[in-house]
Amino acid sequence: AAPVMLSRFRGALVGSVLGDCIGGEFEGAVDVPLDRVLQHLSALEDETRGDGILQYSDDTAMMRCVSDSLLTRMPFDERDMARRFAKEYNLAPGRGYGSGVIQVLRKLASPHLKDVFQPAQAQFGGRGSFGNGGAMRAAPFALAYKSQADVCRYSRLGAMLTHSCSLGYNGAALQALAVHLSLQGALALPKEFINKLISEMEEMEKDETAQLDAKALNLSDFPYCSRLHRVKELMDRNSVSIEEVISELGNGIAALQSVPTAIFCVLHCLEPRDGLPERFGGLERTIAYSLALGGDTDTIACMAGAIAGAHYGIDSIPQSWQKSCEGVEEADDLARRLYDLYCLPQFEE
Ligand code: F2R
Ligand code: MG
Ligand code: MG
Repeated sequence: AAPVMLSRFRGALVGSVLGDCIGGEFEGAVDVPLDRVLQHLSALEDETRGDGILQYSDDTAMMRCVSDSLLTRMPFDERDMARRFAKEYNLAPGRGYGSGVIQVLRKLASPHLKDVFQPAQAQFGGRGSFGNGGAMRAAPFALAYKSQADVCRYSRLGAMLTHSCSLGYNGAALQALAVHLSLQGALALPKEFINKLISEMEEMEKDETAQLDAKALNLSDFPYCSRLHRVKELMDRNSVSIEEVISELGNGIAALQSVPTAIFCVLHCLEPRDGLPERFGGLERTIAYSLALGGDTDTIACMAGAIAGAHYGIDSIPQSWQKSCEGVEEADDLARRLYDLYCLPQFEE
């Protein structure tokens, strides 16, 4: 039976934390043999290791700030969200933040700052960041708003606090949209799911700024649409090697090289796959497969975990995995509170 909505909400945020914590082991690795991934995952079942042994990184730290801000300042308060990012960074700067974004977070801490979007706009000589830091924390936007337009609008704005390049904020909107559709059960029809993502990104990438950014970076006119078309081609193939996925979609720290990849991981693992244990359910397969790609594994697994968690629900996540990861209980609590907010009549369309 399809999971109920509350289970999907909890699965989305817990899946996101799990991907971050479990994926952290291989972040930056070039080659990750599948047996090393499976060894890492079997160690999670060892009860003598202690609870919360795998720590979360910037991905979860910022996702928690987004959730807290949305819970207290709906529909969206950019100053509140910016203040939470800065405070969190100040409290725990060692969570593995990107080397560029820490300059933004330091500037956001200033009480004299008038425009909270300005520090992000000054990044990389005024071009703004195209990193995946906006996308990695985007899942809560899908849990906060019922309308697809609001999910896209506010996830882009939330990302712009640190990522002013359109590749950065459009990647965040794509990730939020994928979680939004997954919550509605859209992964039951995978082809329709990917087609919906493509048509929504076509609208977003028509924008003049997006066109100029793509040109400046020597990319095709509709960079996300073209990656999503590649996802669709790979979905149609009987067998796809890890090397092909990396060369076609990427596994890097840029949003363009990781958000479509995370979406592919979820789609590819809707069915059992060679090399992955038969006892694994879909969420376990998705996280294992994301790790085997190497590169930005914590973030790709975090984003794939959120989309897959929204599809399979909380009951699909092994207790031993949940126990091994720092911050799972807090993520579960945030998801429950976002669900309560989502059910309130004032947020009906
Ligand atoms: N930072 C990491 N991993 C590095 C190793 C961390 C290690 N574990 C440790 O503890 O030391 N992971 C985290 O960063 C990613 C999200 O990054 P975010 O928030 O997008 O940061 P930033 O700095 O804005 O962008 C990341 C890098 O991308 C390149 N870049 C971005 N825009 C650029 C532009 N316009 N021109 C040129 N380069 C650009 C830069 O190299 C940035 O530093 C996640 O993986 C998270 O897990
Ligand atoms: Mg990280
Ligand atoms: Mg990462």
